[in-house]
Amino acid sequence: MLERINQLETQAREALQQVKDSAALEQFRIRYLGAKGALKDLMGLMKDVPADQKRSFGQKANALKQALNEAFEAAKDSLNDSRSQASSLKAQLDLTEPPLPPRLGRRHIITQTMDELAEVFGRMGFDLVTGPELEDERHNFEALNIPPQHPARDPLDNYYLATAAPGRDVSASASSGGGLRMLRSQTSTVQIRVMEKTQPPLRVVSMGRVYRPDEHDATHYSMFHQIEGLYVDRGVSLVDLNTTLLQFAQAVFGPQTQVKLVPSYFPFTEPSAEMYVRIDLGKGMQWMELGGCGMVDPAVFEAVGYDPEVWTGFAFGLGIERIAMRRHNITDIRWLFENDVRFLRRF
Ligand code: FA5
Repeated sequence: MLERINQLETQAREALQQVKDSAALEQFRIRYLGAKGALKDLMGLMKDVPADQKRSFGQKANALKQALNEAFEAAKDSLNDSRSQASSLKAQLDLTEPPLPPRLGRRHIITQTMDELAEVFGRMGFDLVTGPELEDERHNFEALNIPPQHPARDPLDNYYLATAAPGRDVSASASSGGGLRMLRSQTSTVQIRVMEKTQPPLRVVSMGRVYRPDEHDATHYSMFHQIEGLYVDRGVSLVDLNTTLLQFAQAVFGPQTQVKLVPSYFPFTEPSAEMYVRIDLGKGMQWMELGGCGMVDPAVFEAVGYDPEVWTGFAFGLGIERIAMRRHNITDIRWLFENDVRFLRRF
């Protein structure tokens, strides 16, 4: 007899698990808990239970009745909950509401600046050329008149490749001109690559990444971008250089922008200068350095096989981050590379 109670419990719980809606729940109630239901039938068996088992049969049957009633109430509650959730979702969902405009990505501010520079120099007749970021010492130093003992070649100031660390004999692995392999530290490498392949006259700009183990601060990063310009022809003078840089600065920073060239030194130009622009940085007008420039040194022409008696030229190399920062009033170069979309979306 006690076994009948266990069987009924198993059967009822399985039936309740199948219940998915209120109609099925009502069927369950009628079948198991109703006036003519299975529990009532069970109680009706009491009269046939032997006297010594009546007490425990009664206790177990009552416990089952209570457990099934509780399970029924719980199932009813959970059906009500999911029904009210569904109906409140339905109330919130307005299929006629116009959707939010999709948020499109945009070009990074450095890419935008490079596109603008390509256009400005394109209008002045400069062709766009590219060169590799992985370089050798000939293109990064030697042909640029930077001899082996020059401090600019210090391993601490350059990213040499680990497979070609200074001090090791890698002459066998050096290619396309020789020397150790390194990440280029300046885009002046492209001057050499272009002149090796092209006969003058030529007028080119090249933009891309360069690498230096500089400590990161508001104006320095270990990877940054430069724009390199090179103009070679007969009778090119400092006036041409000055005019080109002035036109570039006025196109990018506004027509009132002033430019000055301050004497400086680069091994690959003679004379050499630093280029400054006078712009308002929020604290009044100030002179700000953008990069280096000068007349191509005859030693560089000789290194690429140009006759320095015939050809003259100017070159310049400017920091693109500096240009972008001044143009958009960005005070910390690191924001350009943290790539926080809240910052990038502003431009
Ligand atoms: C050069 O790299 C020369 N190749 C420029 C040149 C080309 C001179 C052609 C003459 C003829 P310099 O090391 O000064 O020069 O770097 C040029 C510019 O790059 C700097 O003025 C600055 O704007 C930018 N720059 C340099 N180091 C960093 C850095 N760590 N982070 C961001 N920008 C930098």
